[in-house]
Amino acid sequence: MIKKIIGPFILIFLLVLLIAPAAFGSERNHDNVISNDPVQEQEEQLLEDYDDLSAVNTTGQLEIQNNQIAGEESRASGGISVGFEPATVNAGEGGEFTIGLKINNLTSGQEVMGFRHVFNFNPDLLEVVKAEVPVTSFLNPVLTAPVTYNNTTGRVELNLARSSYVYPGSSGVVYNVQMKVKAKGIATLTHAVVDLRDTQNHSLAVNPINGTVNVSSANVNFVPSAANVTKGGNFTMGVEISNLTAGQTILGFHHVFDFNPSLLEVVEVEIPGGSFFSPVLTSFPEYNNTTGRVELNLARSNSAYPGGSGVVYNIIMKAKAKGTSALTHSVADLRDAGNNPLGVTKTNGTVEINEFPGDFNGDTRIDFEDLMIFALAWNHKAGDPGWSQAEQSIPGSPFSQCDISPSSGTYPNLNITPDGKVDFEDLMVFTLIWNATR
Ligand SMILES: [Ca+2]
Ligand SMILES: [Ca+2]
Repeated sequence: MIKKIIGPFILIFLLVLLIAPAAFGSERNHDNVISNDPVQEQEEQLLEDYDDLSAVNTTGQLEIQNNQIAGEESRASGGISVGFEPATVNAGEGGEFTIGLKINNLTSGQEVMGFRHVFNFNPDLLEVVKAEVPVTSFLNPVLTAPVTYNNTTGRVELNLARSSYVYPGSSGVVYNVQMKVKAKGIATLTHAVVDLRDTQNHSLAVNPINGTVNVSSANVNFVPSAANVTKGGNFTMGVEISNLTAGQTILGFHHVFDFNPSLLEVVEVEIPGGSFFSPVLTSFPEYNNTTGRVELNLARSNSAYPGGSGVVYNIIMKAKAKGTSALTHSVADLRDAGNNPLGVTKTNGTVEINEFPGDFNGDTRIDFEDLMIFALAWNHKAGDPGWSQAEQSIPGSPFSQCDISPSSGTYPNLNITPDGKVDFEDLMVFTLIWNATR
């Protein structure tokens, strides 16, 4: 039976031996084999030699021959696969990561003599920093294992021989590649050669599973990034994801940020109808106005690419006191379709709270007391005594607080740009405020 299968290759062997006799090692004296008679004896000798040679061949000619044999005789080991560990890498632009080349599901007891592996990557997106077979390699004991790479063509190559062929176990990482991210995008790590040899130098059937590197430059930020609001008023902040890599799938988002609870309080957290992460499966918005924390846990009902950027959720807040509060991201965890976290850059926000315009005595009401203070400031201008500093001897000072025009926007979110005088324009703005609070 074996002879029947191997028989057709005897001629190939003869050809190879004639073309490259030196490649087989002098101790085997193949010239003698070829000169022998009769043919039957020759074939038997070649069969014996095949077993010996197959264990030590290192030449291209033999590799081709053995691949041909392997093609017809490959062992039915359908469960073996070779892939990357992790299968998907999420990295930020300019970052580095290490990925392992892993053999999985090796048949129990399967001895392994060597492994040749080549994979390709996109050299525009990635470059290899280092490639090595660790001392803990799955294919230990390693006799020799050069790993080479080419960052111009985008290729990594391993040629590994073992010093004994013992069963290495079911699964493990053979070698590691440290890579650097050059540009954002999605890079596929594609197996070009997967050649795992048993002790008979036969290639085992192996299922190659490609790897993926998602280079994310996702950013989480607030909209607006710096809010200018009025004490006592409500305002809305959006939490935005931007710069998402084209095609990047998103399964969910966990976000936590902190604010100053003495200056701000949350009125409501809402997922708008057109949320960037629609379709939303479920979301759990929470907030705590004592500790000053907002937390959102959101899951999508599918993980399709949501687009490059958009607002995920809004926070309606109230400005309680004058001052500036930072909005500080403590968690921004974006997950892709495989539940792998993406690299996310966190950009904090600020909220500046100004006094209630028109509330000159700071009691949060606009009333007759404020009108009287305005009357005291009437027609004063920058440089007058009591303009910029409150002075006990000057009633109504500082008069500058009544300089509330020119202004833009709508009460209570007025953007005031004082012009250094309190005149009819300021009276008109005070009247607008008066009427708006009635
Ligand atoms: Ca008042
Ligand atoms: Ca003015």
